[in-house]
Amino acid sequence: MHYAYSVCDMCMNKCGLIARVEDGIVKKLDPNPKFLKSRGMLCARGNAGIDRLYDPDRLKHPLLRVGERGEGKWKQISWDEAYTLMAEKFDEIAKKYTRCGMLFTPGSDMQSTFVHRFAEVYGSYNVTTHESNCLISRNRAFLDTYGEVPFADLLNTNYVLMSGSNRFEALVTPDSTDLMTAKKRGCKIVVLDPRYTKTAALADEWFPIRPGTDMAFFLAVTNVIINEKLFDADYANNKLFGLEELRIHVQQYTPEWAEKECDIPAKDIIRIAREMTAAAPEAIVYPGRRSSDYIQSTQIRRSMAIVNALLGNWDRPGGLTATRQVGLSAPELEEPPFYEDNPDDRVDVDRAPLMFEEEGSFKHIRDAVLEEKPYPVKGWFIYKFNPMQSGANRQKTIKMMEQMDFIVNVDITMSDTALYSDLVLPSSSYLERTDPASGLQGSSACACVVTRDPVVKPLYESKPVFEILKSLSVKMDLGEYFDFTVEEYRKQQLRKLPNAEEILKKDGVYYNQSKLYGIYEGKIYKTKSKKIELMNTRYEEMGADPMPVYKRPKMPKSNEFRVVVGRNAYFTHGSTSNYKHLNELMPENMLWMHPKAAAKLGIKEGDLVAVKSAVSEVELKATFKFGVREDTVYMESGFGILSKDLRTVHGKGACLVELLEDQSDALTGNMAMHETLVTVQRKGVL
Ligand SMILES: Nc1nc2c(c(=O)[nH]1)N[C@H]1C(S)=C(S)[C@@H](COP(=O)(O)OP(=O)(O)OC[C@H]3O[C@@H](n4cnc5c(=O)[nH]c(N)nc54)[C@H](O)[C@@H]3O)O[C@H]1N2
Ligand SMILES: Nc1nc2c(c(=O)[nH]1)N[C@H]1C(S)=C(S)[C@@H](COP(=O)(O)OP(=O)(O)OC[C@H]3O[C@@H](n4cnc5c(=O)[nH]c(N)nc54)[C@H](O)[C@@H]3O)O[C@H]1N2
Ligand code: SF4
Ligand SMILES: [Mo]
Repeated sequence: MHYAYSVCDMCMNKCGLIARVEDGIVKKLDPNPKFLKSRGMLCARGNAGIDRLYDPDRLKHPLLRVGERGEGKWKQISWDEAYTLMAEKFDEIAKKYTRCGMLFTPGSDMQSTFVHRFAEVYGSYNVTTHESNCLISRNRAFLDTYGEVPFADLLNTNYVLMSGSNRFEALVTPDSTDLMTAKKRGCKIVVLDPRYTKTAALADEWFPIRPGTDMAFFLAVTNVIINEKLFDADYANNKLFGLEELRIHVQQYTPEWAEKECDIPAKDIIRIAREMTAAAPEAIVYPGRRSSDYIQSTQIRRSMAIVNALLGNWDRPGGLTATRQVGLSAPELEEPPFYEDNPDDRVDVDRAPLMFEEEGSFKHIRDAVLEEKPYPVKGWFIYKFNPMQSGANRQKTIKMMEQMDFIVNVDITMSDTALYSDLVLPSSSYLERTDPASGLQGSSACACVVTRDPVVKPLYESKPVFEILKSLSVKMDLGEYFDFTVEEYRKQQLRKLPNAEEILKKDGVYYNQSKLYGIYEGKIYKTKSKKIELMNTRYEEMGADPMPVYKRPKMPKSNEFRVVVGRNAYFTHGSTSNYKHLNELMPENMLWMHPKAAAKLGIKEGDLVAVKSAVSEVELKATFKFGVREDTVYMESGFGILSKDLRTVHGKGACLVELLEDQSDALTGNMAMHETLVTVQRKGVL
């Protein structure tokens, strides 16, 4: 028996772990007590990590599609055949459509950097990540207010207003544990959520806000703070830009007006504004994480950032903190080749004015592929990304895939996206591979480096994506650009950190005791005005609102509901519902309804219902066991799976993204997944 350090990959948090290995088999995963970011915790999914390794439904060999797309008929081929085929097809696509005719989608992973590397070496700048289905509008909003994306110092704060986030179920480390610790210390927690989540249940106050109206609430809070002069005037003079303009702007947004919009009493809005400012600067409007929700998401999150600015909590204990220095170095790699015949821009260019260039937008890329505008994209390299379960409007994703000449998918199971691919390659899991180093830069818990070495040997014929891309580059005469090993790459990353390799071996984590607060003391903010921007003139110049302007979202009619997205603590998106230790916690998803709304429709607990949106229809059972507003419905993600090879979960529940319309945030192209209105009908009722 021996113990080995690693880092969990059951979600993006990278919690430190220690694996117990007996006779070459991983028997148990435990938290690494020296790993502060997760505060010595490994969650339910982290504990079930063994399922990812020993899942009976794991992909075992390279598979080539022999039936129709999605039919699930495959032929096992050798790795060499797979590389030869990929090289041929990638060359063919380059010749026919230019190299930008290939799309690359690296998922959230420490090896994704190699997919980015391969894309630049091959010559395509059409790369998009999961982030445009996740948090880019939040990032944009805070970046364009503070000059960077902050972390929340929940451990040391005294007041948290959490809106559009669910930290006790959607686990983010250290925030989830820190919020609990702060609560025990007496920190007040106020939650705005149309659902009665676990976070709402543990909060001091819960307001079932009308979904889509958060901006009204925050503009009214701003109105109270400014009109009652509840902010620190010296701080505002020195650090904030556009206060007078903001004062004039928010006069229209009174608490009484906001009450009608967001369904939260004016007296509570006023009280919360007073309480928060009294607790400031140890008070936080939690910035949230996933903001793939509304057409206005960037501006909604800007209104949250602005309240934080007025609380004066930036770069201070118990407030929003800046990115800490970790000290990893970028490896020196061969300059990639330049391809003259490539188009000038990405295929999703000009579809959203404030898109992040490195990430683009999945929603817009998919539209561009379907329209073949401004040029055709016919090849797709997918790594650890499952838009058939995570991209709104599944039928559009199917059409996109049907329109492609060649799709390679590196996954660990036959996901629904793999099912529609041409060549499916078995990936090794996080417990089987050597990974590059990764820096974790936020919060009081960490400025640290983690990495992975194999805990056990790769099972079956699985391979890490690095090895796949390296072998492919050799086949394509691009081998010189991948002329390194992961170990060498990592050595270069760690070159400026004294004894990092030894410390990582000894402790499973390397800390850099860098500054946590006051990083900006005496320094200039990275914004245009060099201050925290209540008003953003860059937005104004490009025709966007320089300060958030409330626009009422499309509201459900009396027979309609808004469907919202969220999580529970034991699944990760669409990628864990097939694992037996987790699936037994929830074998199928159900439609959360308010009992009054259900009664009006004659629906009883457990009845099968048809849920219909503008783009599709699904069927699942209804439940009233959980709290949700009367005008809102909810269902978990990760069900209604098409792939018969995911045997535990196949045939259970319904697929959320089948139902969701693919709207997007106007500024960033972030998918907007809460803009869908649905009708619900008991099955068998006309
Ligand atoms: N319905 C719905 N859609 C959503 C969300 C939601 O909550 N519900 N959330 C949104 C958010 S916030 C995000 S971040 C995105 C996430 O969306 P995705 O990035 O698509 O994430 P996952 O669903 O986790 O899918 C990742 C894929 O990686 C595979 N995988 C797991 N481990 C490995 C491995 O070691 N190697 C390889 N090669 N593959 C592996 C899984 O089998 C799965 O197919 O989804 C967004 N879309
Ligand atoms: N267990 C678990 N933990 C995870 C993940 C996971 O899949 N499983 N995924 C990780 C990832 S990638 C991410 S991005 C984060 C996401 O974590 P969060 O940013 O916390 O996002 P969600 O869990 O989607 O929570 C959004 C909440 O907003 C509520 N809501 C919906 N509409 C509105 C509205 O209009 N106003 C307000 N105020 N609330 C609204 C929803 O009901 C939901 O509870 O979680 C991370 N942690
Ligand atoms: S939060 Fe849970 S699933 Fe995510 S990395 Fe940490 S232990 Fe793993
Ligand atoms: Mo996410």
